Amino acid sequence: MKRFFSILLTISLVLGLAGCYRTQPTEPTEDDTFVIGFSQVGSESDWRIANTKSMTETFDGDPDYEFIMENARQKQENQFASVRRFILDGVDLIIIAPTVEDGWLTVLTEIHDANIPVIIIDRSVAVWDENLYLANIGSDFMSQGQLAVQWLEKQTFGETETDETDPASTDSAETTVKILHLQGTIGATAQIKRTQALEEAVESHENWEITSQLYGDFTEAKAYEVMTEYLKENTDIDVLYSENDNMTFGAMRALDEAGITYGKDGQVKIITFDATKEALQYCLDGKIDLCVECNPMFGPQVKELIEKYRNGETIPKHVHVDESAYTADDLTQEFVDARPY
Ligand code: GYE
Repeated sequence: MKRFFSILLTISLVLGLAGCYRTQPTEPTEDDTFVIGFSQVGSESDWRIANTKSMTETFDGDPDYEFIMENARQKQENQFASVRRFILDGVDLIIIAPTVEDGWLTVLTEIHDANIPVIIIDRSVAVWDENLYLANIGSDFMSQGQLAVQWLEKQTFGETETDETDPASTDSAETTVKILHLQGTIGATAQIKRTQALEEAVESHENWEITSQLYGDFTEAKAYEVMTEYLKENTDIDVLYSENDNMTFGAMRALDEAGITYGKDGQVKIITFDATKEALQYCLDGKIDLCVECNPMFGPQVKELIEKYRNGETIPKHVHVDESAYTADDLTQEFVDARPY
């Protein structure tokens, strides 16, 4: 008996260390329970934590489902290991939130050969054979980036600078807009598309300039570190284009410490992605200028797709969640308080 308990303890410790989560750990699995294995990216941001919550809560407590989640801690090789464990376990369906787009062909082929359906959520995978997965549900990251640059266009339109050496001169050139770009995990769809939208806009605006691209890996700690270092030598920044809220929070801390103002009455305009409750509050308070929404609460939509699939209905290959962008003018305290993430 003692040995039995110590084995149990060892198993639960091992599962805990592997970042494994099961909805009904003590219930015996009934034959008709639909078992889902979910490989989640990590817990790098508030967005991710909200997404994990939405996914687990959707399947929690539903006796039709057993939901096994493994946290990859932002490493693709951990995702490969999880997926291979799911295949060996003989799960009924696999959900992958891929860390990066590349490198999935082998593992997706293995899942396909095992006859297990796959749903890709949040970011995408770069495989041209779309038969390797049932559906891809998540954000339209390109549209998000475009919302951001369109807003910036309106802010900077028509700003000019006159030739200071000749006050009588009527010639004027548009003021240079110096953009500091904080990037998320390189190779993740959210990074690729948000970056692409900015780079394309810079190409088509002669007076826009990306002064530097800093790597923040979607985390607050990394962004704080790189921003602190950067600001020691460079302070001439008009716009911060930050690819997620947590990096923005880290950057704001670094700006505060460097004595650089930002937001509505400050030197640096801040554009951020995700629009979490905390970021919206900063926006309402005039500290962040634009929050582009990225909605993580799509667990119920994923379940709906799975139910359709189980009923033999056809499901769309690509599903985008609804999103918009907010400035302080669009917000009220009630709206911010009611934000679910
Ligand atoms: O913007 C960021 C997260 O892929 C949409 O990843 C997701 C991004 C999100 O860590 O906060």
